[in-house]
Amino acid sequence: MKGIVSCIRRHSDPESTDYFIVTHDGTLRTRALRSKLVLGLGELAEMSILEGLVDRFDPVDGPVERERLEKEIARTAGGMLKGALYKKGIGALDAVTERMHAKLEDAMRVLARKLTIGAPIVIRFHNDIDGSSGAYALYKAIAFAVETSEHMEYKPNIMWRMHGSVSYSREDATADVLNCNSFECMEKPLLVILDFGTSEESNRGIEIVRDRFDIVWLDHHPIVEGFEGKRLEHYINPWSFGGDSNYTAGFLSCAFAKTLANVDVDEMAESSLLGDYSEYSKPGAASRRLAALLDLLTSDTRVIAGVKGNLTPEDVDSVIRDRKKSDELIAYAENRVSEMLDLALTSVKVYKAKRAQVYVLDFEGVRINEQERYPLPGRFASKLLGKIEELNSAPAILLLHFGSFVSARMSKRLIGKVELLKRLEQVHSEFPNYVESTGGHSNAASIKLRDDSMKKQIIKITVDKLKEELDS
Ligand SMILES: [Mn+2]
Repeated sequence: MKGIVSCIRRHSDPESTDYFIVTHDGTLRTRALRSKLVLGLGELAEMSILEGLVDRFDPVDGPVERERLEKEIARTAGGMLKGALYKKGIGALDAVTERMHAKLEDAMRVLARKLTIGAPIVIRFHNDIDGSSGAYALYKAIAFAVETSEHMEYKPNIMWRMHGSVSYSREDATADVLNCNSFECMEKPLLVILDFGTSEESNRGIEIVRDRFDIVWLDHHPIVEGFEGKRLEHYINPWSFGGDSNYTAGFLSCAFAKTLANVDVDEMAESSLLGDYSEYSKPGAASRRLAALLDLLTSDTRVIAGVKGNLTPEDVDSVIRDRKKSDELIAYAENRVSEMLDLALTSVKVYKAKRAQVYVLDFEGVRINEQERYPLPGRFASKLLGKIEELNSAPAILLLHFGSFVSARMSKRLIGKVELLKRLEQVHSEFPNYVESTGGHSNAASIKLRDDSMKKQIIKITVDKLKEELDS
């Protein structure tokens, strides 16, 4: 039978090289095989396969045959897309999905091609509810597609990476290049980015991977002028299709996943809307559970036995399938948050202003047990602001500090009335020796200090600026 070595994975032991081979004798198949022979990448060969080993490999010179096999690979990869246009039943979001559909399919065709030739795929997702919901939906779709595609006879080379920041740094890029260096393939590996910011900070990472990877970049943050990622062929952002950040990146990943396989992703979509406080969020009980679990798992991976640091969608799936375990974890998370909220409400400082109150909380003071990482300070700030709004029915601004970080959260009602980001930037420009950076959204932002020695003073100045704006 004729075949092509489409990808090679080398290990330190040369005896254990993995060959990913696409063969064709009427039907196309992709398999992972070992061989005592040294096989050539991209060569068309007459081969025989016995007991998972290539035992005969005679390169043949056949441009016509080769072209036929290449065509068959493209056709088979394209045929993997068995999904549909995602319709969630939310008019404003569905309209955006419809406009993006052709682009999502193009990007998915690239992913299907990498699956078909055995190329490595790195998928990085932001470690919040939104990013991890999206990764989970994509995982489900890929698993289903691989299971049901007759030509996929190997476990795909997918590396899931939970990503703790919203930019793609040089270090991230270098790690991705190194991880793919053990592979040698007919074409570039694939990098998929889910729910990162679109900040210029990512440019240095993009510079490194731009020519080495095919890249699919799915995001929903406002597009910054100098951001290089927007020039990538498969950069997809609802802002370019008449949508905005309320169309979450997890929701976008669900629409992307749906082009591959018609699996049920509604829970993930709803969980992502909930996690990112989208105005279209109307969660049901199941998506609330999923969001609560993802919130916990992405904050502290140690709650799953055997998982350290990097959480994969496979880990998430194993917890979700275990009803008893997931009930336990959700109860733990709820208790911990409600205990900390109670404590926070009694220790938060309040500064009165005309149009809203400003609250300041020392996060260190409400962490009951320092060993436990859940909840993370930024996410706790959002929960606390929600609680304060619920109790007071008046708008509020909260500054929560932890080490050299200050998380600022503001009621949505104040958007357009208080320029939170601008006030933080002002503090930054007035105190460049103490403030390292500020950034975020119109109602959720943060200050990073160089150290915590002047924290009290900087917070006081920030409160004064906000009060001044609220009093005017
Ligand atoms: Mn997001």
